[in-house]
Amino acid sequence: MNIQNYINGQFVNPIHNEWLNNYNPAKGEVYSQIPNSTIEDVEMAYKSAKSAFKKWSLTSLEERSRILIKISELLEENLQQFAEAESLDNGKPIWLAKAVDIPRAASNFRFFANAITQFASESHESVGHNAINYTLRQPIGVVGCISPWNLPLYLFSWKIAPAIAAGNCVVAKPSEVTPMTAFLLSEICIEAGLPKGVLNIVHGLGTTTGQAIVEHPGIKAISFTGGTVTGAHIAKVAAPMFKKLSLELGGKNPNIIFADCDYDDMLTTTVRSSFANQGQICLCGSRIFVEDSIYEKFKTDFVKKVKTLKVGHPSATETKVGALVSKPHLEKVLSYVKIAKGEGGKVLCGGNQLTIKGSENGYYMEPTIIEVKTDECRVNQEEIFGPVVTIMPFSSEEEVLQMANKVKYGLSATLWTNDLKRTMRMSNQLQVGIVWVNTWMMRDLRTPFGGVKDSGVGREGGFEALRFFTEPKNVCIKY
Ligand code: TXE
Repeated sequence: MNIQNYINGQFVNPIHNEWLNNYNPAKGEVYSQIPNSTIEDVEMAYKSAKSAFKKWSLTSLEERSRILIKISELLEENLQQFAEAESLDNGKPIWLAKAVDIPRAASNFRFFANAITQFASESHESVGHNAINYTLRQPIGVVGCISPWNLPLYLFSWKIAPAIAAGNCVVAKPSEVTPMTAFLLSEICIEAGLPKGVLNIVHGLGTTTGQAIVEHPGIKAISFTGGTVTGAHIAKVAAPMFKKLSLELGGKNPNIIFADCDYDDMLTTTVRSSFANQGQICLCGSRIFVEDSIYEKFKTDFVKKVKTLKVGHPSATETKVGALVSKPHLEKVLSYVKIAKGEGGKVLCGGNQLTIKGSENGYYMEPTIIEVKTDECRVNQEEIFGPVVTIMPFSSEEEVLQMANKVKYGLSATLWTNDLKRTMRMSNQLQVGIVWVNTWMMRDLRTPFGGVKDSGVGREGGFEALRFFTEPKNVCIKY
């Protein structure tokens, strides 16, 4: 099936009729073509968004909300089709897309449909001056949303739902590696009655299509999720144009395990936080630090459990770990196993590419645990973004805190302990945007989401997202 751009409420081919191959990572085969859009396609999408803006920005909150809820319902009705498409495009197990990706995408639309009806602005009475100030929260205009391949529809909708809810019109680009569910979403938007031009989806490469969105002088805000290097580049391009920026970038998150934790719960969740989605989640706990008194026990139990994880074709129900997203990405992840060995790391399990019968050309890899000697080695410092975690012991709270913070990233951290005072102390001092205590990736969509340091700037989620997608304007009235 060929994917088309969705511009001005219609499906269109790229202006230059150039196409890119889209791969099925489970088989390593091309299965569709996507537009290789250029600056001209982006211009067309921008013009469509711009002409829709005035009317959409004046559309009542109830009406915007009603349409977003309809989109959410249609996603739920088409859960199976979307889950299969996401799995085919990305390599993740179908059951995972069905349990997490698509339901959460539907929740994103529902959440922001409701949130916009509760979004209020402030007023300040200037007592003694006979004046009152009130703040308008006005939509920005045309905004750009650029999303990655690891949680394709989930992260795409996480941006476009608040952007549209707040009254903006959008030029969006999903990752060229996983464009299918964004394409299917366009069909749903038409069915839900989203006015034409409110959402425009342009497919293509980051360096051309994505770059054209970021460079476009009329696109006043960019919400981006992806790699840190790309994020830094986007910031550089956007800064001289004073664009509003929200950047959600990489992570190298510590998973800190104290001896007083609920052990079984911790072990089960740690397997998940290490290898869910083939380890391709920016929130995965890829650096595991274990208090030395339980280190040997943990090591034995963790390795035993991880060895039982079934790697296989994404459509098999028993598959726990599917295919990695692309060949270059698999090669990158495998290269880190080599790097680990070179710097004295010990591979406790996994480490190899896997061949799956019937899918011999797919991008499979064994879940891998590397015991590292020092937290300063490259595998412990650089984002690998695959089924690879490091483990090492620690002896005190101070020591582990220092190691946890000694990376350039600062997205999330997980703490396993039942000591309340320690929880408070450490949560205060961890240099991250999100701390999970005795759990992982539990999400409440009202909470601020994002990181510090090289993990990005700005926050998504809840009213933070609605604030990002609006400009505050103060009105001062003297009476
Ligand atoms: O992401 P890119 P890549 C990390 C992970 C991964 C690394 C690189 O470590 O190995 O980043 O992944 C678009 N202007 N994460 O190269 O390139 C691109 O088309 C505008 C973490 O695949 O950052 C895609 O739509 N857009 C992460 C999106 O940016 C550009 C999730 C993300 O792709 C662009 C993914 C440009 N110049 C990878 N260049 C997370 N935070 O969850 C690329 N793009």
